[in-house]
Amino acid sequence: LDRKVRQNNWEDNSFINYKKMSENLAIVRSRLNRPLTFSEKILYSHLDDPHGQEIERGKSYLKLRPDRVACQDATAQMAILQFMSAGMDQVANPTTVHCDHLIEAQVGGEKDLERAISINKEVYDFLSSACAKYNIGFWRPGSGIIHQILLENYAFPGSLLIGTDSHTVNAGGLGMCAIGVGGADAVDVMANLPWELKAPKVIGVKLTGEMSGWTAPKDIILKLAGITTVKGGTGSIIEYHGPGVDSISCTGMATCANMGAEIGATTSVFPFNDRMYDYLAATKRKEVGDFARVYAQELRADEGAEYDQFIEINLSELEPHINGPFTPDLATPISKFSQAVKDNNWPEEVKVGLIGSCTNSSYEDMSRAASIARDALEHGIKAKSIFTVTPGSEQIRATIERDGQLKTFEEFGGIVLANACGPCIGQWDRRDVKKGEPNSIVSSYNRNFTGRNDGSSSTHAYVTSPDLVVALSIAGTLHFNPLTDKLKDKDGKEFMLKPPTGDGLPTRGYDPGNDTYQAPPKDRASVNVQVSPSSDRLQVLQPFQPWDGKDAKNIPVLIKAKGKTTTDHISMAGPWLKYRGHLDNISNNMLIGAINEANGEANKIQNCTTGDWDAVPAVARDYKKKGIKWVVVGDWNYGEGSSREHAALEPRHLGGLAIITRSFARIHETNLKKQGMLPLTFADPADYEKMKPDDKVDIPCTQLAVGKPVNMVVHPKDGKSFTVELQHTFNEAQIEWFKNGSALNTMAKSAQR
Ligand code: MIC
Ligand code: SF4
Repeated sequence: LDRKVRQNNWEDNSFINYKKMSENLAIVRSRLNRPLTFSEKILYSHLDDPHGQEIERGKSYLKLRPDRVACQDATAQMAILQFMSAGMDQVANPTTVHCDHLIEAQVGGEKDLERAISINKEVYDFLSSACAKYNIGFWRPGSGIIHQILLENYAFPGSLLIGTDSHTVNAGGLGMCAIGVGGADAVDVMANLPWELKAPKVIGVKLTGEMSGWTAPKDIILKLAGITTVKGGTGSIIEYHGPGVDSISCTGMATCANMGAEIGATTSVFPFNDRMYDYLAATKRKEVGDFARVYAQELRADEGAEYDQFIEINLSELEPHINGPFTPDLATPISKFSQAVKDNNWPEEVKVGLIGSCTNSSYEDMSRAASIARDALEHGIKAKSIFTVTPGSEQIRATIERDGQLKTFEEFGGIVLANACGPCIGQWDRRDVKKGEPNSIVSSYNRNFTGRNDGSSSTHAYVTSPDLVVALSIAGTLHFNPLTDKLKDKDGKEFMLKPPTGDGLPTRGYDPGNDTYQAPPKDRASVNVQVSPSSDRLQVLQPFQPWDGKDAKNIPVLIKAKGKTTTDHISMAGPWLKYRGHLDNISNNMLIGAINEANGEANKIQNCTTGDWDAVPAVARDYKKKGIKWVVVGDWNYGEGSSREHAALEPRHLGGLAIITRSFARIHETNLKKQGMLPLTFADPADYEKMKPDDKVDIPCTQLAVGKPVNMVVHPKDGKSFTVELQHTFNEAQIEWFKNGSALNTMAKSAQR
């Protein structure tokens, strides 16, 4: 294990430290004296203090030393603005920034990219200069989606990565723990503080049998989402294992890991195997693969390791699935889907089919999808629906251009969009339907929350494999099942589509395409990072005020949100992505998608001081002006979805004190704590029902102590006051964040000492 092997082909000074990892593991092993699961091995081998760390799954807070940090442009702005206020001259750990979220799909790849570069110039300039200054690798717009680039270049078995995007977990396909975090967590690691994570529980998912025909790796996670629901993975790592694993390509494993975010899992891992080795070799990292083979014994679970929960999926029986609309866990096997469409009155025409995204844009995905399109073309027919393709990276785009799949998609009627997130995150200038017109779209993406793709709450979005997206786009209807139904060729003769085929890896190797990487320069001291005070896209962060030391009395419920409140409801993306570096401006989208229980409407709440009904951000600003703190009441899994810390920064900026829910999604809960907010949960979830939108509450902040409940007093508008017990997960150090006003203030304070 003494070898010096570089982590990647871009950095000369980042090496794989299997030696140190195995030493750490030996220490932990001698303490725990029990078999370890694979993800435990990865985490414990990255402990800051393997001797002293308390380790109890689901209980202890682990202090970890990740190998690297990755940020995408929409979250990097806030992360870097926070890092700048830490006053260091460079990042302490390898870090990269990726430009992928800010490119809007309009007419097609090249033109859209040009337009994005000009519209976002100020932000790209800021990121590129900040990266140069602080020694961060910068992937320019056009390079592709962060998670694809991490898999192709930086991921390696056994490593620990954090990224400011919930789908960072995608890299689990290469046998590592890759975890999505908010920007403030990333700043900790950039500033060389240990990174904290509640020791996850472990869900074992055993795969048996073998996939065939129309079933794709995506179906594993679509099925699993149906079993666990969107909150079933919260606080847990999914560990895939069993004989079925070896039949899945490395990129297919990445797809399963990617969508683990949709069930709330901290991350997902697959044991290191030959499929991963082959992928490493194909992406010019044979040495990394060889080194992993030396360390292979620690790149899988120990014999007899115990899981907290166990699920088995037989791949031989697994049907293709379609999940949605509006939530990724509404899983329906294709054989039952047509009936579900009828029963629920979902619009049956497929208006648009979209393939690509960080979930499904590998060479294999593109090849299989193209094989179906080719089959249709050979029968003289094309896509009936509008059909779009977003390649995951410049490397994928160049390779499928060289190998012909791209041309097939174009002949098929497809529009090839930029190598970027595009319609997946609402960067879509959609023109084929009017806003508000009920319609259906089918994608190979991972999320399908209301309004996410095109800003219209009437769009029914479904997620499925790229294979099914192509098949349904040919038929143009949700009633089509390619396993049983016939299509008509150009002469009206019936035929059935052949099941997809395609290479996992390109036989001629990957074509790197255009060079889109900017390495940090040698001389960084002279680089200037500018934020114009008059900018409407970037704003230097001002520290939040520390807690005033008092209990909050008689403060209003700003909104009692009913049902699903994802980060897309709390801080919408799409048109708002442009304000991700400007806290005051982006705060104008705070909770505008959340449904007010009082009237069943979005973005219409009553101001308790005036009685007027107004937009959520407007009322919050009015309270702030009047010096009134407020709380939000929310339902289950509040803050599900994105890692965007704006969903926590905005309520903090507009004067919120606490968010009180039935439960939280992991990243959002941490983001709230980091920004000095109080995430609290009902000890008895039924108490959610007792609260009314026009209640006032007392929050006894002085009661905040580790492991102790907080007793909130509720004053209904009419009726007697009552007490509700609230729980929290603050530890000692996190309580300091609240007291100091934020984690960043706490960091600044200890730097002064
Ligand atoms: C998403 O898929 O929701 C995003 C956009 O990639 C987010 C990050 C963001 O909001 O910037 C995520 O998944 O964390
Ligand atoms: Fe981009 Fe969509 Fe992936 Fe998020 S889920 S990183 S928006 S492609």
